[in-house]
Amino acid sequence: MAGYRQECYRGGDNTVYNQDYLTRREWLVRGGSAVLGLSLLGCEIEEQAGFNSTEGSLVPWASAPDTGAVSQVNLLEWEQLDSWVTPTSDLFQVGHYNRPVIQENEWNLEVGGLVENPLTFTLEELRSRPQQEEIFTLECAGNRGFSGFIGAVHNARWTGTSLASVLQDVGIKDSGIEVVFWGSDSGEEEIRGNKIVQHFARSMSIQDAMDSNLILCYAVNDDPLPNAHGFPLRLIAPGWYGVANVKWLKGIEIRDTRFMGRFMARDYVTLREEKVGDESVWMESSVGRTRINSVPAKVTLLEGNYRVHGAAWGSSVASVDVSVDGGPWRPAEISVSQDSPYSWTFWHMDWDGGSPGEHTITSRATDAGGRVQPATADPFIALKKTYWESNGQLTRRIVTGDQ
Ligand SMILES: Nc1nc2c(c(=O)[nH]1)N[C@H]1C(S)=C(S)[C@@H](COP(=O)(O)O)O[C@H]1N2
Ligand SMILES: [Mo]
Repeated sequence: MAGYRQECYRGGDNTVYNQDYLTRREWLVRGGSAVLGLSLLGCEIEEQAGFNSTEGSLVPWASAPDTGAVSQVNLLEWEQLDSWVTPTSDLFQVGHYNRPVIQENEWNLEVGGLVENPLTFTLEELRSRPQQEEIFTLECAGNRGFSGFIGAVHNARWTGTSLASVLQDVGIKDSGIEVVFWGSDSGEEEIRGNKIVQHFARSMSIQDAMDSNLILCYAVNDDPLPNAHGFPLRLIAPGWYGVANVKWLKGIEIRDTRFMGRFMARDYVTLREEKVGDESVWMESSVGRTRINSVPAKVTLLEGNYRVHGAAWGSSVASVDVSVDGGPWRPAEISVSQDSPYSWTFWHMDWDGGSPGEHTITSRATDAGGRVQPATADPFIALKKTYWESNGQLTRRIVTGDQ
């Protein structure tokens, strides 16, 4: 299991639990009976044959995605998936501008704009504030949007300090409506004939930014952030697509207008046709909160039995169904539960392999609000003209009977 959560412990109440899994905060905050649930989860992860490739042999997909064009971003290889928490070296990376290498002692975070009490923080000062941890499945909004780009997703354990508490300390003025997160990376843009150099930036409403799950993050999987993932500080916004999770954060600014930077208002904008009676309404929306998603990750074969393994994320996952050859949906079993609505689940479904030959396998997740992952033919996906937010059902092909 890729060096994660090796040891289980047996508690006085005979419950087997995995102490490694439970961080200090989880012990303190969740406490009591909740620990039981967590401890079972910890061991489930360890025991789940689900993603352990030594359990049975891997049956390769008949059509491997061509990742040639995008391989430089360290995409997740679904068939290799064997760890619920993605090891740091396996995290995919996306950067739109340069990738700054920042020295800790030459860096600080400025929090200002329409605030009563502008503050500047060193990394040490942020580290000395109360710690908060989030296990979060971060997916690039472009994931699944074009051929070969299906592994831009990771589930890591992020540590930092509460954004809301920092915003409280600076005191947002009544006139403030928008929180802009500025990255240190920059690039040249041409806007209506003007060539300018611009920093990466994203924004949120104050209400969204005050969500208690958002953290100013300085560690991943208990290590300092690697340069590629935003050292020394990034925003971690559980429940939001990757683009909102600004890396190499250098400033947080409160403003009194909506912010319309490239990554809010020009790029990462979804264009979708909506039919209202006979009329087409073209809806443009800024990529924001994640949508329910799932993929079949791999198929294993053990003593003549096939098992389809997959992951689901993007919302609170209520159930996952699998269809073989476009036939009836069959419920999958959850192998590893979510830690929160923001982490992924692993699921599996046993299958006899059908008649020898080629078959298709499609997965479909449903969230706690009853939202169903749409089919690719669903107008919600089919009438979308841009590649972001492509959470349509994924169908993969496999050949059985010749192993
Ligand atoms: N400063 C900065 N932050 C950024 C980006 C960027 O280009 N610059 N890319 C965003 C996008 S589009 C994604 S998908 C995630 C990827 O995070 P990762 O590289 O840690 O996997 O970072 C986001 N944060
Ligand atoms: Mo992204």
